[in-house]
Amino acid sequence: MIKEIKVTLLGDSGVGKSSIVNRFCFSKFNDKNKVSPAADYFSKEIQLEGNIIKFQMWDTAGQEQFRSLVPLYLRNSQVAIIVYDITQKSSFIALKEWIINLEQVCSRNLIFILVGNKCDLIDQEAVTYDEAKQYSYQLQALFQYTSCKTNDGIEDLFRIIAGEYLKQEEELKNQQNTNHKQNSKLSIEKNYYSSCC
Ligand SMILES: Nc1nc2c(ncn2[C@@H]2O[C@H](COP(=O)(O)OP(=O)(O)OP(=O)(O)O)[C@@H](O)[C@H]2O)c(=O)[nH]1
Ligand SMILES: [Mg+2]
Repeated sequence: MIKEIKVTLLGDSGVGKSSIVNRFCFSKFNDKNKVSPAADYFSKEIQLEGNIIKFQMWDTAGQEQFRSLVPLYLRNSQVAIIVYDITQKSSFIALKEWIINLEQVCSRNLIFILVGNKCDLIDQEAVTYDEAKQYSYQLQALFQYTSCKTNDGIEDLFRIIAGEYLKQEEELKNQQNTNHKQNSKLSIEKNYYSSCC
């Protein structure tokens, strides 16, 4: 059975959102800067633990004039990938604003992953790995370093997301089973008492 996961990528302009999607879907990297219009849709399937996972991705535009549109994509998403550029401190600081956006429209079950992109430029690092990792703990978010240029961490990023999705699905199923058992027990007890008194 195919499991469909709706994903929105967000973050400042130039952090590499479109490059992540391009690398993941088409195994390509383009050095040239091409600003995205509003949002682009992509999809790709992977296999994990015997499941076919189909990612349905909205690559949103980071430019100021398109920001009001981002909540529309987030509202229907099960996953938010928030990207910053490890060489641009401002893109890391801006995460707070993006997260406010997120909290206003998303469900509590949202899978939320922070991505430090351009890790091939580690010598120009403006935000340390530890600082970003700690921030992701505070947010209870997953965390991943990627490079679209070298392909480091890209496949892992989507495997981590798929793994988390399957884990959540399993937990939800167990929770529903427990609730069902409790409800059945209550109804048996209710019938017993109403028939004996
Ligand atoms: N060195 C390096 N450059 C990267 C990497 N990822 C993206 N870039 C470059 O960064 C620039 C911006 O990348 P985009 O993917 O267009 O950024 P974006 O986040 O989609 O930007 P908007 O569409 O404006 O929101 C491009 O010139 C890319 O080639 C990376 O991992 N390493
Ligand atoms: Mg883009």
